Amino acid sequence: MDPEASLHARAARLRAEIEAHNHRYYVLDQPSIPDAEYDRLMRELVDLEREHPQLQTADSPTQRVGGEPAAGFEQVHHRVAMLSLDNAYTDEELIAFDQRNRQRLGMEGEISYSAEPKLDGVAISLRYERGMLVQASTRGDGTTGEDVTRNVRTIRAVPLRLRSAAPPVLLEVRGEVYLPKKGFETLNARAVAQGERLFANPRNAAAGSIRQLDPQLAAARPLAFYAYGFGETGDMVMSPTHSAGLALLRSLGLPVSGLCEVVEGVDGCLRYYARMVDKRAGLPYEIDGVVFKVDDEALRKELGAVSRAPRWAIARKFPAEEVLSIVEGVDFQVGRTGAITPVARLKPVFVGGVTVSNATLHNFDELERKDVRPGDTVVVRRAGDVIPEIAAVLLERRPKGSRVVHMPQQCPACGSDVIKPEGQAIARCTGGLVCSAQRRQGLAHFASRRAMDIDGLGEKLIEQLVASGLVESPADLYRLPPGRLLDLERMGEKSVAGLLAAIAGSRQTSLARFLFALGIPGVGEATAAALAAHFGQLERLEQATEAGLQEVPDVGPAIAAAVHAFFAQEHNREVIAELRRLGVSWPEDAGVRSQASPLAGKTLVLTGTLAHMTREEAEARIRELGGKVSGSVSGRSSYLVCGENPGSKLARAQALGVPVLGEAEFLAYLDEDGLKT
Ligand code: 5U1
Repeated sequence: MDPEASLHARAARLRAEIEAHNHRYYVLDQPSIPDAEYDRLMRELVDLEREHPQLQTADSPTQRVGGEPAAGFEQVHHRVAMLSLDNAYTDEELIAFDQRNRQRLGMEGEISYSAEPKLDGVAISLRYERGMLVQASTRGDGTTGEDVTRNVRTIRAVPLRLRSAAPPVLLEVRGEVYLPKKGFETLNARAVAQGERLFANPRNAAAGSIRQLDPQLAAARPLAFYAYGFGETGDMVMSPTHSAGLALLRSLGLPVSGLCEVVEGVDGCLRYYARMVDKRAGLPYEIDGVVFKVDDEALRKELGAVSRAPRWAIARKFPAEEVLSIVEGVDFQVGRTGAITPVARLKPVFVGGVTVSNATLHNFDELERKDVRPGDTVVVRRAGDVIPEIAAVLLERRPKGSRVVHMPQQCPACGSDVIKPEGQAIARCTGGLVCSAQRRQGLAHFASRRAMDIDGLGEKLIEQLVASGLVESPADLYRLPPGRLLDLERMGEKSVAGLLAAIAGSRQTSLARFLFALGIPGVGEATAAALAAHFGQLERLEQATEAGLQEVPDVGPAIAAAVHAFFAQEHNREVIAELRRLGVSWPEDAGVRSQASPLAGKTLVLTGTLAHMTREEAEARIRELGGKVSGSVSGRSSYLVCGENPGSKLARAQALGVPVLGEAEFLAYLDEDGLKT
């Protein structure tokens, strides 16, 4: 193909692809690619047409704003077009926008900009005649939208009558209908309860709600609204600046974001952007960037607009939180307790401000549900500090002959059997103490303060001991050749002597500590203590049946199965026997030497978002330490654990006098050092 023909073909392909996505997005409310990918396609087409104007066609998506109006709603003609915004993805693009403006205006000094959050919702025009709301419409293609008055009237944030004794004859207000984060959670929780389809994000939920044909259903969706500009205004006397216009809207009873402010020059814009990046996660609604608008109306007029967007405004977009990537493979990671986690290896992508090349698939049930396969194109999501995950698979892009990923039958590290008990999501390697992947983490746990309490044996040293081949199993710790230890980094005679003394001292322990040190899945300190107290002797525990194990307080079928499987493995029994031959011992009948975990027997309630772990992880850790987790605060609650943006549980806990733990205090409880008494 000659170069000209191939350029034409590329432009035509881009146009067709963008139109197909427009249809899915604007008409079906079912976008199949993230916004960032759509923006990328659009930019490629804009650039191509700018460089080769002969490629431009009258029906190119670059020549209009959105999609076709949907059937089912009356059409509305916008006499003042509902424009879109140009985007800046980098500081340099924002600086260039300001430079262009100053050049066009021949200005030496700084331009004042109105800076505003860019809400991730649906653009709406509200038409007020003599102060009464008479029509609400969507943007549609910018000149023709859909009449959604009945649905918008259900939004409490939208005034049905302006607050003014002498309202303007005609006022069209432009703004964004959005769904606050809390409303989105409520909506999706309701959808789960009713077995309905979940919304991918608050923006889709808002768009779906506003174009809901049944206003009763729309009314049940907790939508909100912020005003940010004007449409038709008849003979109204307009304010000389945009910021004064926003103040006027506010005075008329329209909601305007409290984050709007006037900033000076591009430096002011950059500082505002940085502040909003920090604020973003804590806001009660999603924003996908900030908007900067020349504040002076006279300057705006001078700058004018191009076909789809004004020259006087720009959206500085945040780094995308959802992007596309390709799955290069699925690996299996083995954790300390043998839990095997499938992890997707991704073609590296920049998402949520960092480069991501792996995304956890959590467990095999999740993997099966999402059916992620090597070669798949996937939506990768990383919001804030959240661990990257695969939000969706684009099935239409799945390569032919792709293969389903199954749970491995053997551990990828040691070849031992992998088991996944009926009804449980977690698959585990049964290799226990001989599995190399579990070994390092297992040794660190074995040596930890509340287990065998070997002072000075930290992760760095364990890494060296394993790498040098000195330690394979915990038993090797009790036969370390002192001479070889001197060869290790940062190990002088004094530290070697200290380490050997600590190891020797750990030989005298308790059955509870020893059981906890073994790192049996699900056996935290409290369970280890309960097992020791119940059986008194290790031999009795080793021989216990699953039914016998379930007689121990707080030991259910899952833990009983894990304990039974652990002792059923010959190699685990051998390591234990070796440890005992090397002098590890405990008073046979007493069992418990360690103090119970401070969470044992306590009931904890969680509220808000924890920065360092998911809600599920926090609950699992509490249970591991013998505590209970409850969904609501009562007089019997021991503690309320309070993360960011707590809910009403905080006020209730305070009213009932239930002690409140911040995240740091809670982590200290979970942390070994924090458990020191
Ligand atoms: N805050 C804000 N969002 N937003 C979206 N202002 C704003 N202005 C817009 C759009 C589409 O458009 C006008 C600049 C035309």
